[in-house]
Order: sequence, then C-alpha cells, then structure tokens
Amino acid sequence: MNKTVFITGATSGIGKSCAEKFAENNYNIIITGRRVGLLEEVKKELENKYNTEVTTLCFDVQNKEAVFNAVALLPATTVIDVLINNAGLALGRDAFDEADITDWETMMNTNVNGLLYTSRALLPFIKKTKGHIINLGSIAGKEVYENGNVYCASKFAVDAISKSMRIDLLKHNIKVTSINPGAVETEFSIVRFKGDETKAEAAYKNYIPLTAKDVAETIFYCASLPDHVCINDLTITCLQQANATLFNKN
Ligand code: NDP
Ligand code: 8X3
Repeated sequence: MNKTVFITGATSGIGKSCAEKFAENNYNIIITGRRVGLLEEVKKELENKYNTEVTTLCFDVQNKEAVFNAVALLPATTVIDVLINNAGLALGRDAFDEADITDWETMMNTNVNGLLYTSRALLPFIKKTKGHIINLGSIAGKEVYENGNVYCASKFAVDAISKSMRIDLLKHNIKVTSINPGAVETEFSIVRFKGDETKAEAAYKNYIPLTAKDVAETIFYCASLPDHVCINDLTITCLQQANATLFNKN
C-alpha cells in the first residue's frame, strides 16, 4: 500500500516541492493552504503527472477550530505516515521598537500556534503508524539576526517544540525531525516584504540560494531512512551562506 504524507502550506515554495517529490515517489498526498485555487492546481498537476491520490484541505493554520474541523473531514480509514509542518511566514524586517505588532502576532499565530494545532490534530493518525513529524524550522531558529526579532523567536520556538516532541513522543516510536534551511528562493521574501519585489529580489542577489527542490529532496531523504534511523536536526544552507548573516556574495 502507498504511504501518505500530509503537508501544510503546499500552495507554493518548499511545501509544493515536497508534494511533488513525495508524489514522484508513490506517496499519496494531503495538501493544505489558504489559497483554494492553487491547492486545486497542485492537485490536478500531480494527479496528471503521477500515479497518486491528492486530497486538498483549505484552512488557515492560525484558526484552531478550522484546523481540527478540516482534519475531522478525513475518512476514518485515513492512514498518515509523514506530517510536514511547513506552513509559515515572516512579515517585515524591522527593528524591535518599530515593527508592526500585528505582524508579530501573525507570525507567532502561524509559525508556532499553527504548528501546534496541526500536530495535535494529526497525532492520533501518526501514533497509529508510528509515523514521522517533520517541522520546518530555520537558520533563524538557531541564531538571531538584526531586525529578525519575532520571526527568529517563532523559529526558536519551533526548535524547542521539535526537541520536546522528540522527548514526549519517544514512547510512541514517532520520529521527529527539524529541518532548518538558510535562504531559499520562494515566495517567502515577497510575503516578508509585503509584495515589494525589489526588496524580495535583493534578498537573493549576488549568490546562488537554495531552491525549494533542494530542501524537498533533503526532507524526502530524511523520510526515507530505515525505520530505526531518525535525523533529529538538520541545518542546510547554500554554499555561499555560512550562518544566519554571513554570505560570500559575488
Ligand atoms: P512560501 O511563502 O513560498 O510558502 C509558504 C506556504 O505556507 C504557502 O503554501 C502558504 O499557503 C502557507 N501558509 C502561510 N500562512 C499560512 C496560514 N496562516 N495557514 C495556512 N497556510 C499558510 O515560503 P517557503 O516555502 O519558503 O516557506 C515554507 C516554510 O519554510 C516556512 O515555515 C518558512 O518559515 C520556512 N523557511 C523558509 C526559508 C526561506 O528562505 N524561504 C528558510 C527557512 C525556513 P497559503 O498562502 O495558500 O495559505
Ligand atoms: C528564512 C531564512 O534568513 O530569512 O527562515 O531568516 S532567513
């Protein structure tokens, strides 16, 4: 029987690339996001290209009720082997005393609360399969940088949650992996800079950043190891990035 992966935030970037990578490798896919039209596009694309079954669930991970209601729509026979907690965002890159407080709330509600709600809603499925939870942290969850404040805090929280999950879920033989990428060229910076394409493009200028596919392949590798092997924590950057702030630009 094919395995099933549940991916939050699969309408673009890393989540969408994960959907493609797992579909290519005969997984059935459950994809989520807020943009229903894009979810349907991804479903159609993957079902046409691969011999896979794609289920879409449209909800905002910030909304606890919506998360639990969406998961309750899954048939009782659903089996979930891998959960990729990927949905997330940065909003703004401003000093602590100037940043928009609503942006802070959205980041914490999405990157932290959303991940918590989704994980709890899916744990009954993951317990049954002794499955694998893969959380998207960030290099920003390992080192704080100037004007990164609450985005960094949200990813430090993801780091702590991954470590806690690994301890508390040990008795259930559930694998927990934290993937911490450096700069990846996706819609991330367009969202962070609120549609300002010049600022977003500048974030990836004069070096070769990671692609969403690079990260998806790494995630798939972690999910394909033998049952007794678990990658706990993996930081991945492009060649020209050494840490959260140091780049060797052209
Ligand atoms: P994208 O902006 O390309 O994708 C983000 C995805 O998250 C979209 O599918 C979006 O879907 C979904 N999403 C955002 N907010 C919500 C929400 N409230 N409810 C449901 N879904 C939501 O960015 P990336 O692919 O780059 O980011 C994916 C993850 O990787 C994030 O957690 C990010 O923090 C992390 N990351 C990214 C890095 C980078 O440099 N790009 C580096 C390190 C980590 P929709 O809009 O349809 O809801
Ligand atoms: C995204 C990477 O460096 O913009 O998590 O914070 S960074």
